[in-house]
Amino acid sequence: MATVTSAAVAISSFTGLKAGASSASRVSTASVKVAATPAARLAVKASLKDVGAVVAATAASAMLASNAMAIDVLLGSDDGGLAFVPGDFTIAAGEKIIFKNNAGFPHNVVFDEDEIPAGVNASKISMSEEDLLNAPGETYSVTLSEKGTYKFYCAPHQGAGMVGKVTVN
Ligand SMILES: [Cu+2]
Repeated sequence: MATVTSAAVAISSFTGLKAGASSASRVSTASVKVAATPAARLAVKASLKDVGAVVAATAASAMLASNAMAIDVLLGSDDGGLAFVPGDFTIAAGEKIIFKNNAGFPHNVVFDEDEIPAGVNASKISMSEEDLLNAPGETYSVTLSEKGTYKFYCAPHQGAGMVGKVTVN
């Protein structure tokens, strides 16, 4: 029973880590073996530690690769609306914002120099007005380290209301 319990604990922590598909399949293999003979349980108990270590390492590197501290903002709503989705959001200082072309492009991301915290250089965090994201899925990423409120817009669609606001805490 102790073995089953430890397997259950391990599985829930894997889920919490949002482990990838390959990790998940390893976990189900382990839990199937737990239901086998007592001798097999001992073997599983021993190997489970190894599996857990591998999965934890996989999850950690996956988070590094995909930037766990990041928020995705779609450029253009799914129904083709000229908008940032979400258009008003809050992030932690140092968190990356990944603007991603979704619909109705070309778009770009320009921070309003009059609507960002004092001392922040708008041109360093913005795309240039003429620079456009033309392809589906194309991204522009920026990391904001100064706390405060920032307003930004899409130069081609500012007049159509494609504006956004981010609060950095
Ligand atoms: Cu736009």
